[in-house]
Amino acid sequence: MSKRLRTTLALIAAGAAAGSLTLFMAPSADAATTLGASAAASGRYFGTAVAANKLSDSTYVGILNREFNSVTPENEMKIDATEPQQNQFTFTNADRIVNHAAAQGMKVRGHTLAWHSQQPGWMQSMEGSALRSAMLNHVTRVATYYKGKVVTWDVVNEAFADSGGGRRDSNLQRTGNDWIEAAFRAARAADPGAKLCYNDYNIDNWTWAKTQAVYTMVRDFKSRGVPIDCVGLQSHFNSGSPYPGNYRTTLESFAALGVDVQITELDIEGSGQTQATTYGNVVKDCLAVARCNGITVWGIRDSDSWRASGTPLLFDGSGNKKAAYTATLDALNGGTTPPTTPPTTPPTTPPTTPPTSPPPTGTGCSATVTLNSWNTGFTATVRVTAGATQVNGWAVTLTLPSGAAVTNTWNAQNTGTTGAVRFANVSYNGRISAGSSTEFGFQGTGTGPTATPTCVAS
Ligand code: 9MR
Repeated sequence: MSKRLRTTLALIAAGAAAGSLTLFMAPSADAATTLGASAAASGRYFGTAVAANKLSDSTYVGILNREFNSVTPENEMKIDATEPQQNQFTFTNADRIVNHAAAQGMKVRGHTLAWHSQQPGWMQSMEGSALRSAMLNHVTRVATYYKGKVVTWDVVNEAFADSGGGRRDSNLQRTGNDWIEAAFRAARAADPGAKLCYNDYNIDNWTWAKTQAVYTMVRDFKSRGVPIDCVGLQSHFNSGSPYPGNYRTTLESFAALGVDVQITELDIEGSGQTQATTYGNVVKDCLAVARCNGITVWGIRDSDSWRASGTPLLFDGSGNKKAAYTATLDALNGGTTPPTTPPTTPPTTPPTTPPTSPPPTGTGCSATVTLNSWNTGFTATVRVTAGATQVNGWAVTLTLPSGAAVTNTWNAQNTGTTGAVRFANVSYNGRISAGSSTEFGFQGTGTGPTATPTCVAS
């Protein structure tokens, strides 16, 4: 079968399974052969940071236009760039990137409206209510200028301390703990159509205090109606801050709060197959989470990186595709989205991970639980597998130890939150063909379930 026909069939299958074709881009001849087209096949974007002064480099622009369908200005929308003197706004360099993106049909992620770093001199020396007003004025003016052009804003960047789970001290923080929500409200008022993100680094490992602190803030914002639509995980990985095995749990957990998650500044120091494997794992984790709707790498060639010596990107200094590129593209093509629908392209190789449970023999269904626990809570991922005949509906019962309670559930509907909790399929994942499986998850306080779950099929 030709690649094009295979891609077309896969897209139709994915669309049929989702009940609608509207989520998916029309198949094109280059679907699945570039990062952007492959991501678009599952309704996602694949972007890169762009520097305005490189838009005259033909190798750079060639790769940009071929591979990516989203851009983030690397420095040109920061506060020092857009408001170098108070109330004097300059958008020349940012506009070069925005105009290039518009001409190429790329999305723009705006980065960033409020940050302790890269403040212009006049702002660095401000404090208190004058700074609060200046910050809100900046958010309003920049978001208004780019209304309709910036799809997603990093409204606030890096507001949490590296350790301890508290806020980072800064002149903005000293204006009052509510400065973050004030910035989000101003951004929403200025551009009600833009998606608004909180963006940070070292919030990839679910067990880290910083991750938990951001999670708690987002949960609080959602519960109080503060306008927030997404969490950006910068995901700068290196030996000191490696890709964590629980990254998918982190993505799932943020998403379960009712926000999108985006990988906003991905780079992975290293080389060869090790680096490639990690890139593939990051992409697979994103594809496994329906609300992980886009990935941005922080530059195009290794030589464009802020950490060039760590060769952390997908193209070498000459613009050649690295092993990391191939692993990323393969993962984009082999992933599933949403997690309960079949893969968008047929896998060309057998799965590399061994099945976690023995092949099904009887009728009915079975369930296995994977737990990710920390001091005060846990996330459970439950895999439901059909036996030798198709299942049209299912219910899994799990018994929680005393003191534990379910706080939120995705891809299932729970009855009860403590003791024996029943999780039934939702509309889109009741049917499981013989031998296949689906996943749902939930998060809870206390200790996770230890007893084997029961599964009843209908
Ligand atoms: O890549 C950016 C680099 O060119 C700048 O010199 C630097 C200045 O702060 O910012 C870099 O981008 C940062 C981003 O804005 C926020 N997260 C960390 C990124 C890497 O430092």
